[in-house]
Amino acid sequence: MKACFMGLGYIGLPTAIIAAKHGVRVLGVDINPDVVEMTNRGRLHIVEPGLEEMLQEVVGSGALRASTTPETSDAYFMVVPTPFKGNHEPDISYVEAATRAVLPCLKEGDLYVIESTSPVGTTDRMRDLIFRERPELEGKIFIAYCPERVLPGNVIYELTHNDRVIGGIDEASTEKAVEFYGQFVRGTLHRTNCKTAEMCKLTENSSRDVQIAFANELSLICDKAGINVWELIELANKHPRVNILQPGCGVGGHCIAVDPYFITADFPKESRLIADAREINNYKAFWCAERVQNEMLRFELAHGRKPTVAMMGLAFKPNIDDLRESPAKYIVTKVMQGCNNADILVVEPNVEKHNVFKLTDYREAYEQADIVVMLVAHDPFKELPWTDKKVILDFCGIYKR
Ligand code: SAJ
Repeated sequence: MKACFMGLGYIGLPTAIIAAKHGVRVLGVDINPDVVEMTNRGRLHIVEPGLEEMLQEVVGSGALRASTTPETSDAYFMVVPTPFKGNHEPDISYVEAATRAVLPCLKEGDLYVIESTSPVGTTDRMRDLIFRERPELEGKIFIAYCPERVLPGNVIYELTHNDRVIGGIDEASTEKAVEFYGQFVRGTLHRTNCKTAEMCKLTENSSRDVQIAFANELSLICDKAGINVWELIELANKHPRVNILQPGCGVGGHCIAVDPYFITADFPKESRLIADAREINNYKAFWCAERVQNEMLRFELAHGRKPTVAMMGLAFKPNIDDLRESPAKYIVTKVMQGCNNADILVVEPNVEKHNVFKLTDYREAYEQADIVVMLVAHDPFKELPWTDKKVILDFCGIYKR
């Protein structure tokens, strides 16, 4: 069986490699010729432990090949980005473009699957597009939606072990997709319809955003109440059925901070809690930046000089090098804009250099700083001792104080 993966990014490439490793002949398609060239050379353009060896194996054996254009296959997978536009409206133009690209290749009996996180109804819209352009295929091909849940950094394990939700436009489509994924997924394959599968992905990430918003709201309340929010959450979680997540400096990444808008854009009146959670998590980053600026002013008034400030962390979550949609990056930028020539030391141990920020070693920055701002709970920061000799703003629970 030959499978064509449209999109060789964080999800498409690992999935294509794992399918190839399990006996599927795979054509990986990407619009970026550099990605295609690197993939055919057995070189990864993404960071994912253990994946490059697997890529070299499947490219070497001929099980996987990359190209900028699709070719006739038996199954087609849309694994392209679904960003949102300025007004938080979902943008499915990449899914539509990938679908149009495979239209001429589709034949009776083929399987077409969307994996990209999409607003509810996208699979139905692509079905309508396919049958409008290829009416002879109506009822003759299988169409389904199957979202992924992998955590970057653990993709190989999760792609083969996580359960998956598979929703077809009809039962035959669901079964056809189950048959394909069953070749390499050890987790349980849960059958449903395509709209439920689309909403399931959005629900998973929106639920997490709401849970994080609850923790962030608690942190604002406790700051005003003079309560240690880390201790409070630890105690509340002693309850057998309470599991409050951790406050942070905001919510970043291109998943949790994005997917809820796919629901609020389509259900604005009904999705109030989901919309408020987004507001709270966005506001938390603004609130942190303000706290830093206030402390800098307070220091200058007390000491008659501008402080040296260490901004600890730029990544969107602990122990990764991904700065996309990072609240920490937003806070550092806002603080730097607001302060004329105070000495701001920027730290990100997971990145060698940055084209905007001059990076300082985390130990040096800590030593030199009058004010230490813990933004991202990277493991190395946990070795830096708490001291009363510095002003320490801990937004991510390094010291739990
Ligand atoms: N965060 C907190 N407090 C917490 C947990 C997370 O502030 O207690 C912040 C993180 O710092 C980060 C953001 O939230 O800025 C998102 O972090 P995350 O741990 O949710 O990581 P993601 O976005 O890489 O992965 C999520 C996962 N979804 C769920 O856990 C429901 C992952 O399984 C999905 O595959 C992924 O989104 C995705 O691609 O949708």
